[in-house]
Amino acid sequence: MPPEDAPLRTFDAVVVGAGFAGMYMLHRLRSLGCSAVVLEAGDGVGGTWYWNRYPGARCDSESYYYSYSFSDELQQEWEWSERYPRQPEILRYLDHVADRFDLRRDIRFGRRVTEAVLDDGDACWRLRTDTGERYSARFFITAVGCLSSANIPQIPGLETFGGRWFHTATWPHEGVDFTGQRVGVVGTGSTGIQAIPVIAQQAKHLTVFQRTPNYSIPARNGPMDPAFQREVKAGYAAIRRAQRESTNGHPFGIDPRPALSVPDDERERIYEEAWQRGGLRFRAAFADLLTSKEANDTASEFIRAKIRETVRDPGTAEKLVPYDHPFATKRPPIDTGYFETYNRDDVTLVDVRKSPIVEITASGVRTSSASYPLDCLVFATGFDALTGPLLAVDIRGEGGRSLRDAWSEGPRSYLGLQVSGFPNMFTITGPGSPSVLTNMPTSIEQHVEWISDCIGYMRDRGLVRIEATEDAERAWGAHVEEAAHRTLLPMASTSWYLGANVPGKPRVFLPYAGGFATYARRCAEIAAAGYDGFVLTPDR
Ligand code: NA7
Repeated sequence: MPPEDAPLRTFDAVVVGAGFAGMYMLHRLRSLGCSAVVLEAGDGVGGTWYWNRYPGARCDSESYYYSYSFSDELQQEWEWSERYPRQPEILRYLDHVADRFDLRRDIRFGRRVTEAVLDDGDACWRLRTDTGERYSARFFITAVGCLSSANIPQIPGLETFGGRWFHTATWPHEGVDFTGQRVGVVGTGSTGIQAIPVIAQQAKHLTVFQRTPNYSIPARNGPMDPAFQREVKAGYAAIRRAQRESTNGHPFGIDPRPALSVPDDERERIYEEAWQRGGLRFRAAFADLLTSKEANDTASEFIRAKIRETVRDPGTAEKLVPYDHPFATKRPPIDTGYFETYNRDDVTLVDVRKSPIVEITASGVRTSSASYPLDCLVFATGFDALTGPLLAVDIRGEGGRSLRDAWSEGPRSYLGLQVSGFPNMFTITGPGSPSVLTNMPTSIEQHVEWISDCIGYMRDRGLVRIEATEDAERAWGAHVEEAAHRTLLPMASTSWYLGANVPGKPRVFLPYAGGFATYARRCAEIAAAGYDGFVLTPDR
């Protein structure tokens, strides 16, 4: 059927993406009595957890709080099996949520939204999918994820490679058997650090191509203790409150002491305890690890010493020791046996900062100093974070202006929720919101609730159009920038927080670093003040 002849399906709201965000958005829209549809590219729910099926894929937040809080019945009935949930378990959880809340009947799978165009006369959006369908809705809500647009490096010769290659975020559903294979992994971010120990166990030989050595903290994963699970369930109200009142959406506080306020041996003891406990909580050991370079140096040095202690070959250990950014200024990975993996005889570490990859040939990878024959190549090279998934859709707002054009010098937004010139479009965990600096479900729930409250407010008052003002957007952008510069985060010059991992991407600090609780309070105040900084208008 020619595209123009496809029937126009009309709803109050169209949500793009059926991961954590899109599913909850649908649930909330339904409870408002809105008609809504979710358009999802995958064949199932789960978003990030639908696509990222690489070996070792696991969440770095702990299972009991990397979950929805909106339904006490749900959190009481679901049983997590491990301290950190594996990808299949999270996907089972999200499938369960989809069934439990009967979400699937309003989700259209296997449709990728290619275009969203504002019809300003009607204050509504018209969307198209790659299947040729057309949708129309007053509200266009993106739930596309922050890390969903794979970054595949443009390395000359990739098309000539005779073996198989994969990006970790588009992993074959049937899995990959590396038995007897010479495997290369490019990338040592959180993903590479999870995948490398698992692939090493199966492959005949593993070569890791590392550009930036990374700090990593042991996860200390293990089976969920039934007594702990019972304690969590009994204490969920307090746990969820702690998450909402936190800086990062985790239920633990940050130690209020500055690192240098305690004697050296006491500080070492605290780091050692945090190291033994494992996980992202390490960065909460002292109040100022992300604001004082001197404080951070003590944590960075502690981890460097651990790497040197763990890795037997001193040359390999030195290559693994991070040197160009302070701890946690790039997303800190957590691992299970990562540094230990380099003690295996069948694992080779290649420093591609020193000897860059020159090309991929039919038989493997060639760097400026050697060739590495490979049967399989895995790109754990991350994502075009935050803006990538939004700019992948041709979004056109007022006067036909494209989002790509509006964001040519980096994203602009008000609260990471709306873009001026794009009325009635809401971006769940968009750039300029805390998003990737937090436990994602916490940020997602806060955004979804704010958006649905806003839609309810508009409906109750006969308002049909909401748009962030340019002034509010400008002031928020300046605040996002200033919040980042109050921390050490911008010091990591190769960080994807800054867009630095994608060639040509504007260098703008993307997430809001002012803290989750502060941010959520600001959003609530703005709503309570009648959506200060937004213009709301009734039907013309
Ligand atoms: P990341 O954190 O962006 O890591 C990607 C890794 O790939 C990182 O080590 C990069 O080195 C490396 N990389 C990227 N491009 C290249 C090229 N061209 N050559 C060599 N090495 C390259 O992505 P992840 O998937 O690990 O993690 C993303 C998030 O997912 C994570 O933070 C969690 O929130 C879940 P670089 O550091 O840029 O030098």
